[in-house]
Amino acid sequence: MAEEFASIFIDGEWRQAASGEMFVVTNPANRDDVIGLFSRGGTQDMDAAVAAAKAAYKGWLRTPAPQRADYVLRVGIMLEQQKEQLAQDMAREMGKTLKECRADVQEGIDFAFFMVGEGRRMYGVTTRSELPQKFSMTVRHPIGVAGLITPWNFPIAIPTWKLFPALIAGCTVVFKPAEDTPWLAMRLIQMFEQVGLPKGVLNFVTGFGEEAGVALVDNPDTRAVSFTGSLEVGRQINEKCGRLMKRCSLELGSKNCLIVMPDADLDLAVEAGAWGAFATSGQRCTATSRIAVHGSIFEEYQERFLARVEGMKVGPGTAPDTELAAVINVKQKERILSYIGIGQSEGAKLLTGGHELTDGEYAKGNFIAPTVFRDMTPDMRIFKEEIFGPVTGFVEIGSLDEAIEIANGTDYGLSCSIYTRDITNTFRAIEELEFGVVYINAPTIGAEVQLPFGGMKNTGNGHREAGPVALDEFTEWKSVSVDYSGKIQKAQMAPDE
Ligand code: UN1
Repeated sequence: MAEEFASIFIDGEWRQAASGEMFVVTNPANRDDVIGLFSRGGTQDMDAAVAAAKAAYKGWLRTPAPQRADYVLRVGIMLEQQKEQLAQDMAREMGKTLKECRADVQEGIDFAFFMVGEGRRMYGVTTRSELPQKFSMTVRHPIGVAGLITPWNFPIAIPTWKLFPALIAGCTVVFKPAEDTPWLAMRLIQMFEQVGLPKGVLNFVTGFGEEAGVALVDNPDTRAVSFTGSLEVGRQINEKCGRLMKRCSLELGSKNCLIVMPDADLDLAVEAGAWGAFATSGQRCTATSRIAVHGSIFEEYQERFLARVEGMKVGPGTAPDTELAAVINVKQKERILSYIGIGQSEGAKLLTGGHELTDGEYAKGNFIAPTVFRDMTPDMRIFKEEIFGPVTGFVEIGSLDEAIEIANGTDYGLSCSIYTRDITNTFRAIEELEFGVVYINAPTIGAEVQLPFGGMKNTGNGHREAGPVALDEFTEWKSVSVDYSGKIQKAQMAPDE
């Protein structure tokens, strides 16, 4: 019998959905391995969660920021202590390799320790007034109830990018994790419960986007929404938040590019491409889904890249030698396979992969062979649209200008990388690439938490997560002036006016 989790946490109590309904979560590498049944939250649950967060807001606002950050510190320490167990469980629930699961938890630990100091800093500015005996400063003010909606590809790291700054800023929270990874998200909530976070400050509703997610965004008392996921859903949320005048920060898809110039260290550039394209089975918003290689080294790069990719061990994330793990669910598998078909019908040439793996050890999982195309052109859908699977493609380029044009030639702009040893190429790329994250001689994946993370164009709406700007998503600036002159002083006017 599968374990049944009362996975909704409202006002400090774990409970089932008001409807009593549940949904099942299974291991992407083995459908027979049931992780458990989780509560299928709907509007009623979400409204109760938002009401609890609203009620807890005043008390949390009055809690000094260093104390708020202290809860995050203690959760960071627990994440560190439980890292291995969380990683093992994540490999079962989400499917990626154990090494990547450990790194996912580590990213959460790093971010906890990075953010905790913000509780004591949270700096504003002091400034001068044009009037005598008047003092001016800026202070951060929490937006209110924050609704956080996270994807399944980083079940610990991405929730921490939103939860930690929201809580430290003084927002109370309602968090809805992706329906594929409620188990790991639940563990994070249990840690906050164990460190004694006051009731109602953090509420948690598991369920589906169209039900619980929509109810969270629609609730008038949710004042800020932070969402990581697809462009399609991000657009809907952005439209709603625009109308309802809510703060909305979006981290959406991308179509990241690796540029390889003739002076690149080819060994490194091959490894960067393979790691960037196939880590997490390509299910990262930073994944290398286009590789633009200079004509003078194109055939050599392609040959070496294919040798590397064809030797990749495909298997369950829980097996230590696996390099390419299962994709998250059957629906995503079908979507990725359909994109492979689209690429072929558009005229791109399939070099390797292009099919699912269904025999023997793969029979019960969602496995796709690592897939590489060539002759990809900017008008093709596989060039422009995010596939979010183990699929990448080559484009041949003749110059740096062309490489930059190719890289910038989609509506997205999260991560781009260039391999070159030329200083002019390097700085021209830094200046002209329209991406929020740019790497020189490093893969497109692997962002570190002390840097702002986010993209240009359709990848988002101008906000950044993590880094020194992490609090911006969840705070307003308040400009405060104190007049101690004992007079009514009029700004912009002469004293006798
Ligand atoms: C994501 O795929 O949504 O830079 C986030 C990286 C990771 C984060 C990816 N640190 O690849």
